Amino acid sequence: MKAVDVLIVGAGPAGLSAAAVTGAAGLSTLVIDEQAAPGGQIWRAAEAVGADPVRHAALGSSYRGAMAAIAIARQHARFATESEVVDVSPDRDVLWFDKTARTLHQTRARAILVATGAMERPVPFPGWTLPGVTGVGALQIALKQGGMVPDGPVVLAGQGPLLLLVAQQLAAFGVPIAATLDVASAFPSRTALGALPGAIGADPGLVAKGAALAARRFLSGSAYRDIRDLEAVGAGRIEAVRFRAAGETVTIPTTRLAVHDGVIPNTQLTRLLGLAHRWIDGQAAFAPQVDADGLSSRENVWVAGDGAGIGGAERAAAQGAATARAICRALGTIPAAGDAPRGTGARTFVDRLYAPLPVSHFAADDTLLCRCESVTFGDVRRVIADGATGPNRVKTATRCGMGPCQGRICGANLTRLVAEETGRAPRDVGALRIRPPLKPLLLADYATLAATDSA
Ligand SMILES: Cc1cc2nc3c(=O)[nH]c(=O)nc-3n(C[C@H](O)[C@@H](O)[C@H](O)COP(=O)(O)OP(=O)(O)OC[C@H]3O[C@@H](n4cnc5c(N)ncnc54)[C@H](O)[C@@H]3O)c2cc1C
Repeated sequence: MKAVDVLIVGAGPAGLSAAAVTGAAGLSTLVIDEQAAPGGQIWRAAEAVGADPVRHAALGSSYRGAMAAIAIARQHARFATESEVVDVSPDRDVLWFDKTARTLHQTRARAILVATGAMERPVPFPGWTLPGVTGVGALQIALKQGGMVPDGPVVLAGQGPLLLLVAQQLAAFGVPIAATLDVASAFPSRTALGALPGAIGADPGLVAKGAALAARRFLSGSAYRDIRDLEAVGAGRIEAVRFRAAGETVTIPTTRLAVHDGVIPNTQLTRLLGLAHRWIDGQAAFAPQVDADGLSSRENVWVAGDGAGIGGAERAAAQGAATARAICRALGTIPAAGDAPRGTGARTFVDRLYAPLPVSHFAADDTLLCRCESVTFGDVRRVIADGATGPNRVKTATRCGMGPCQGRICGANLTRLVAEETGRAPRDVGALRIRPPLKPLLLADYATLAATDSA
């Protein structure tokens, strides 16, 4: 078995800045990421975007600092891209799969840094599994990854800063936006306004950017507010979106609907590792419990970036570097000096302004909750009424969360639905247990381990 001092999962801003610190301090550092290149979500395909004038003109402002961060990390660490971590033992033996070579590898690490970032919160509603319906983040991934532009006007629905940003990016690619369906009313809540002065004080640039993007959407002339009863309709693929606004039912023909309700920490790996988690009310999601240095409930397993609680890219980078310095000290090495981790900036305001929708805001009883196993909200409600008390009991009774995605898409919503139905707090309801492998593998892939291990 191969061995490294530090194994970092995730090559986004957090993982990159951490790799630069541990590598420069002389610790052997391996960074594993399932994407084809380092950069994470915000800097996805950075090198390719930089080399493509069209993509660079439309997306470039999000990539500030990307090339330098990637170059510095590359100097100090080894990278395994197109590679996914599929299992980790309590002794920090990490099993990872190289998707290009189709080979499985095992590496023992003295310390593991989980920097697996965020994922879009899945939003279930009638018709959400029809082809042509995606998350807003998924549309952005297509733009960043390959400059793939939707082939017709797009309807955007939901809320959040990423929705506003992607609207601007689509417009920069020349994609018409047929309508924006905002779930919020025109006026921010009092609790959101209460957090505004703090946000302006902490990050005036971010607040100004958000306000400009929101104003631009509002002035675009095709914005609906406070929408209800969202539905995608069509035979075989989406043909129209239907919803209620200002007491009227509105139908807009479209072949593309992208929906968004914020992002949540990606906790598949931290839960597979059996780390203690906490429930973050403002983000309606679990995140691993870490101390001020990023140390989790397990010895020499650390977490940084959006995977430890949503805080944005700049904070992720600062947290990655600070956590890496703590890892160096824990492994007996003296790191270069650096800044203390940043505060939460404008996050409280953002969380309150875009307070997550209740899980069944749009969903009817026959709406799918688990897409892999075709389990509906009604199926889950029935087994809860029959006595299932938690997500794992629901899983046993319905197969919800048992499909190839391992509960990645339905898990967070299942916790919230059980909480809603039983009147308990999500933190008491708990989450699905995660089983390896995190991503589907063939038995033949497992068989490659013997060869790679002895190589
Ligand atoms: C779809 C999406 C789009 C976003 N777009 C923007 C944007 O345009 N602007 C912005 O400011 N913020 C954006 N965000 C928020 C954003 O992710 C950040 O705040 C920032 O990138 C967080 O940095 P990070 O290092 O914590 O994680 P990330 O940048 O998310 O990096 C995590 C990395 O971990 C890898 N990973 C996860 N699990 C595994 C595994 N098992 N094996 C191997 N690799 C793994 C992922 O491939 C990813 O590259 C987006 C979030 C999402 C979900």
